[in-house]
Amino acid sequence: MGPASLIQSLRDAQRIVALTGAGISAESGLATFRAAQTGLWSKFKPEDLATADAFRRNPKLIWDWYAWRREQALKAEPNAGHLALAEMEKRAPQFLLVTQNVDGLHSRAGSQNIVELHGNVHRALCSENNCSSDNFDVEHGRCRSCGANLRPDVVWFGEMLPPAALQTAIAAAEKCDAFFSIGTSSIVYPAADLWRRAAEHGAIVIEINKDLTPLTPMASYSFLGKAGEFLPELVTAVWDKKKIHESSGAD
Ligand code: BV8
Repeated sequence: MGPASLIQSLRDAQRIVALTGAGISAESGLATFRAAQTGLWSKFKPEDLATADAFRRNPKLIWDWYAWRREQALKAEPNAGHLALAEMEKRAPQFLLVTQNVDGLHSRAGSQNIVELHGNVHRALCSENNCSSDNFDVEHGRCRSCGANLRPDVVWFGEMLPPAALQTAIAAAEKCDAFFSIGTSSIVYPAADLWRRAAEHGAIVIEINKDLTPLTPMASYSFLGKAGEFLPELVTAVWDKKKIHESSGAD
């Protein structure tokens, strides 16, 4: 199936779901989850840090890692890929953005209908009780109400995803006409299962990623490249051309 049929399928699509991973924030200057980390964090593997066990062993180290990632995210700007998805949401009849990212860049880009499967690094929780965040000493990572350590409001390996977020993502994947998998290595579950649910219900699956992934051979379309370059072109080809087409009446 060539690009022309993809463009037509996307124009006809009533419901579109886009799953994103760290790759869509790469062009904003944020290291992807599995890329080598810079500076003082370079000696740690993210998979080893993003666990409740690591936090239990060394809450300050983990709190400081997330404070660093929060700072990086706040210094970063949404890129053309984030903006193209915010545009796609405006053009498609129904659109849901399902992100694995915790950096908050999609909402800063203007996306509204967002499900954060793995939480958000800009929110914190009391690690021992469900104390209100009004009383958090974020500077020192302490809960003033009960004295416990704060933790980032993100899903660590071995932890359950927020049930409502996961259910919303699954329901949307099972109903959509087109499912995008963008900037993700497609190896973290249950997020990496969503494309299959879409495909099993007849959706076309479009991957946009810089490297090959386990999804690549299974996708209806797979574009190897940068999301920040490819997505704006795709949105223009599908929706802007259509507008010109309708107004000129050209057949
Ligand atoms: C659960 C939040 C169970 C924190 C994250 C076998 C062994 C051990 C465990 C498991 C196993 N099988 C399944 C599991 C469970 C595990 C899992 O899937 N492990 C994997 C590694 C095998 N899953 C879990 O633990 C989940 N919970 O299953 O709980 C349970 C059930 C019931 C009751 C109790 C418990 C929880 C998963 C969530 C973990 N938290 N993050 C934080 O961010 O610090 S996951 C982490 O990986 C990030 O959130 C990230 O989003 C996610 C996926 O990574 P990617 O986003 O894909 O990033 P990555 O760097 O990998 O890839 C980036 C891609 O972008 C690359 O492919 C690159 O080519 C591309 N790219 C780069 N630049 C660009 C680009 N693409 C386009 N344009 C560019 N410019």
